Amino acid sequence: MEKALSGVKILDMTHVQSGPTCTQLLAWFGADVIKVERPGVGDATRKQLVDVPGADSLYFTMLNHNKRSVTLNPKSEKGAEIFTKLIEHCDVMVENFAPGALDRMGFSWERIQEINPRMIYASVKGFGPGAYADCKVYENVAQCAGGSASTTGHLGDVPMVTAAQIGDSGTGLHLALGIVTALFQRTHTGKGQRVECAMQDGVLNLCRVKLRDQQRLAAGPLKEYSQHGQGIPFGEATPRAGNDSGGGQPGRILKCKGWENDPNAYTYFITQAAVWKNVCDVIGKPEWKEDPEYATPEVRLPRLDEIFETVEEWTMTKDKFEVMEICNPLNIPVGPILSMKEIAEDPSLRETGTVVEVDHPERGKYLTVGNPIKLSDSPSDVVRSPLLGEHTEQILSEIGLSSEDIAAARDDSAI
Ligand code: CAO
Repeated sequence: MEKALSGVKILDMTHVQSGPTCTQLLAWFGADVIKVERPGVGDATRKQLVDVPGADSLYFTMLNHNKRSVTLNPKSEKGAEIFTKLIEHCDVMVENFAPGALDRMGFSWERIQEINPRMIYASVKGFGPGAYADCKVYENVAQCAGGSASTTGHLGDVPMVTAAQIGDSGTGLHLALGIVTALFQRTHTGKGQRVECAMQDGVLNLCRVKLRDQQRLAAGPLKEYSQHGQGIPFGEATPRAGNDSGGGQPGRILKCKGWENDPNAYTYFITQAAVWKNVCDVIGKPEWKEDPEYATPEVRLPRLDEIFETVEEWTMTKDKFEVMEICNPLNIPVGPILSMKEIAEDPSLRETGTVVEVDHPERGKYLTVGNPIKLSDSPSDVVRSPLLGEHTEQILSEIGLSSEDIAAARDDSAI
């Protein structure tokens, strides 16, 4: 079956996580992703957090499926010639080097447009134009600068970063959308364009409810925050709200049976207004249904601590899956806290291709996350990541280069 992006050729100058996430998604949709790597060295993550000596790390393999790898040093004279040919050949170039790296290689946006006016040139940087434009940025810096860390964690405790890679993978996702949008526009205009995503902007986009709350503070306390019911005054900025739900439906993480020994024996429990009566029945408080002190969302807000303590007395009598089995038929939104071990072993995630086992010649079998975006007419198969330079000969022959050029592309003596 033809894939959605069959025929689209991507010149992939990405490394580490944000850029590779983007090009991996495009590869899953069928684009031909040509990963250009430094001869003899490659993407630094190949040899970071190594678990199988001598083999590419999981860090690299899990972010670079379905791509082909070519080694090339565009800083050498011959390398620049070959790189120019690749720019002529491709539709999209993606990079996430530190600011200015591509210009220093001699391939500014202006130069790229001269070589190929149809080229879509997509970049991830830490910050957009301004005081910090020249900074190198990693995930946690972006989380801190994008408003996530100041609003994550517990009130009165230090700011907290989140395990979800919203700065890297989140920005990679944003960039992928920018690229396919530019490809669509090119079908009308025939022209390429520049696509830029700053990690700070990507994180802020994912934290927009917290900027919403910043503005709501002007109208008074944020009543759905636990701190309101606890009588703690609000300051000038959106505070950290622990595990409070981010929306208008109060929720908390509550202990379940076995919590004393199992760090993940918890459930998320939402006391959604629409099913309040069902919540009262389940937790053995039918009298709360009509009691004017508990019957409406507004009167419950200052009592959330007491309400969730009562719900927790019930959840502690059930394991997290029993809570789900009892609450789901009653439309009460709950979710078990799943460990990575449980996720890795979950048969339904294997069936949908969200968790996939891949075989690799150097490291054997490993698990990865497949494409979370499912297209009915463009299913994604996960193909192992390429070895360093595995496709140099194949790719350079395809664009008509000689064996002398291929040997030059492999030459790591100048690195
Ligand atoms: N051949 C020869 N040289 C190559 C090459 C190749 N195929 N590919 C890359 N290089 C060179 C670049 O030209 C650059 O050299 P110069 O600095 O001398 O111009 C160098 O390798 C890459 O530099 P870098 O500064 O990008 O790499 P770093 O490891 O020092 O920094 C990072 C990494 C991620 C902090 C930085 O790239 C960055 O800020 N990127 C933008 C933001 C981003 O994407 N961050 C998320 C990373 S994922 O956590």
